[in-house]
Amino acid sequence: MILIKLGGSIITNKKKPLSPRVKIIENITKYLKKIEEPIIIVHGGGSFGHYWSVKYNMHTKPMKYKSYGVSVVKNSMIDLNKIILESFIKNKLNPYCIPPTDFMMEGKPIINKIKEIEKIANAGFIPITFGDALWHGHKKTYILSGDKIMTYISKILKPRLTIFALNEDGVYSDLKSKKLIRELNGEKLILSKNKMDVTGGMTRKIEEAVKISKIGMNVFFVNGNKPERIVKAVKNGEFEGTLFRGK
Ligand code: IP8
Repeated sequence: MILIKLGGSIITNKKKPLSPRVKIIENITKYLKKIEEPIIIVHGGGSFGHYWSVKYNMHTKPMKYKSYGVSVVKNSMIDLNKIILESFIKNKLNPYCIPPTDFMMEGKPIINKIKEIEKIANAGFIPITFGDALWHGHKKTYILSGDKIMTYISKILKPRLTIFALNEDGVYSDLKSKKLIRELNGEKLILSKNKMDVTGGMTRKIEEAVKISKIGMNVFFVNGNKPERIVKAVKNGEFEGTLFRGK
């Protein structure tokens, strides 16, 4: 099984509130059709979820956030999810929408529910879930990052390959020269924070990728503008991006 995160930076224009990148979504979907293995998709919030989370000052820490803000963030994620689903339907893939409320409880993943996602994928559907604003219990809510969901699913289902599709070629050793790191083994990287991203942007992604690779699975960061690279990685083991080799 292949687990793929469609990052918010690739499926939306993060510089412009509520702007999906429909052509890019469409292009990725077309290439995913070439993959013959079961796939699970997670997508991020981009200029939908993050835009409203910043506006209503919501974060990953469980707190008593404004109820209206929670509702608005959730609603925007449904809007974005719908755009992804439409693209999959249009390309005759079989998306099966699974909001994270289905497999999360009190801030933790429900193992049996996640195992159910695998069964759904093995039956020929493509389960699609996403980062979201979630109920935590005791009047608290929080923002659950799609990157966290990637780690939960990886730990439980142990996919053959975990892929993060980004708006960059991968991880750069130097942001100015954009020198690509082809392979990483969990060494410490110094990264700058992104204010537009309440769940931590690239830093969070790398942290989660390191966690997943430490359990023994390969994690691949790839440019979603070049979806043929996703297919090459899956089919031929050619990694044109950054590979976190599982140990
Ligand atoms: O973009 C966060 O998901 P991420 C979703 O995967 C929201 O971190 C609601 C901001």
